[in-house]
Amino acid sequence: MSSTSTPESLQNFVAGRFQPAADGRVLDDLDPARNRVVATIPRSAAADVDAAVAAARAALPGWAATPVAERAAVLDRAATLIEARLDDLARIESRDSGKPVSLARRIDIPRAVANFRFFAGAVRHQHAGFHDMDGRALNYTLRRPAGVCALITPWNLPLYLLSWKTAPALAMGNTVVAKPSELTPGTATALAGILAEAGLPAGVFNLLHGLGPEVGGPLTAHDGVDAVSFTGGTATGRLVAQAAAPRFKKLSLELGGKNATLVFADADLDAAVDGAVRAGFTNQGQVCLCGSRILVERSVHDRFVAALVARVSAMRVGPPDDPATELGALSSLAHRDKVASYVQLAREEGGTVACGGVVPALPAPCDQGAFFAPTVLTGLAPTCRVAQEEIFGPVVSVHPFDDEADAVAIANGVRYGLAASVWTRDLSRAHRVSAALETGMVWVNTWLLRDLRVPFGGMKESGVGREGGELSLQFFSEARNVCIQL
Ligand code: TXE
Repeated sequence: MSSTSTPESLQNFVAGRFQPAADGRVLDDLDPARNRVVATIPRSAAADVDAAVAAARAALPGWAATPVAERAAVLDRAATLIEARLDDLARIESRDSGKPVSLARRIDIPRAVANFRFFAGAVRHQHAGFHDMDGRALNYTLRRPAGVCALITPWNLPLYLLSWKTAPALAMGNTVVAKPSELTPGTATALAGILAEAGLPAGVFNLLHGLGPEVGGPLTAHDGVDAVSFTGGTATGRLVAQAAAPRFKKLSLELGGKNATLVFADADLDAAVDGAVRAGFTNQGQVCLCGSRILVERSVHDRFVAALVARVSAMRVGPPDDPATELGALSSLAHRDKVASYVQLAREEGGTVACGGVVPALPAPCDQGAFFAPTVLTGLAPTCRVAQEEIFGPVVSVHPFDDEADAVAIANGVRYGLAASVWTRDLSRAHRVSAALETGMVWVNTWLLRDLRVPFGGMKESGVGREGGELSLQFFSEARNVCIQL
């Protein structure tokens, strides 16, 4: 591992001030495409959690009492400031995560802008519930902030997911302690500065860097935290749920997935191949919504696989800052090794590596990076481990099915239930299959087409609760009914 000449020293942001961990300890932040240290972050601990939660509690009454129009104006200004720093933020996101700069410019950063603008608008237009009891009494529903919110986010879509939680939390008058992934601390640090510049009062948004068990653990268990919104792996989600349970904190969990792409013989096959490639390999396959199991009706299976393999073999893996790069590095060498171990497991489970499955040779300085070739596996039973466990990398497995019932049974035969995409020209089938799938979201003849108003989240072991539009505003608030006898 090498080091740049002057790694940046990133800081926590507590009570309106950038500051190190109380005990001064730090961790390295690596660029996974070049395996070099680009920054250090505070290795925060329980004392830092106490300080951040105290700052958030102290700021809560003032921010909760700030008029909605003023809160929304801060979010709008934050959106404008993020937009103005698009290039810089995209570079930071790419450097921390290994993703192509072009992807961060096209998706991650614009989506953060959209999240702040969207929730500024949503809170301005929010209206309260009202129930008239036949003239005898009137009920109306007040929405009060949930309180101090712990927002814990992963490394795959760092600013995108942090802004998806931060914007509605602030809009509803909550204060925040955010804990980004230790692998991708850069844009969260930039966001702290941007929110301050946008006029957010000190203590309303606090940021702690560090390791999950050392910061996320004490934060989720802290008596001063009222609500926890977490996105990350299912195993971590279980720990977060356990930590939050004794105080019955409001809890939103967006966890892993093993999502199916279902391709019926009547589909537009070219469009389905395009969709399956996008669903399988966007962000190197590191999106919780990625379609890592491709189920194809047997009559078109071989034709589909041939077209898929041709497309995937031609994808360009390369340096994240090369505009021609389609797939950058994975989040870390350890994660790359985990992904590679699943390809080895696929061989042991009787599968065939139809393409990929190797570490590609890249020119220096990317020769030390966490790259992995996009991989298509065939010949695996849908019940084997490779087809059941979340790999979270550029690896898809293709499985034939015989009929609609078979397709739905295979799709539902996993412990996850996040998303699915269905490719068919038969409208009735599209409705039937969408209704039968055990997932929180279904796309028909598309994938990851997002409307920020709609419910987002999963069932089974993919999570608890839904975020999005009004549902996010509800999560980040407490409803209080007031009943007035007339
Ligand atoms: O995520 P973690 P990891 C999946 C994917 C990946 C696996 C593990 O399969 O391979 O999860 O990735 C913080 N209390 N997804 O280990 O650990 C941690 O610091 C509180 C799916 O990177 O879940 C980080 O900020 N917090 C996923 C955040 O949790 C804790 C995206 C997520 O990290 C904690 C990422 C604890 N005890 C990975 N331990 C998706 N669904 O989008 C860790 N954290």
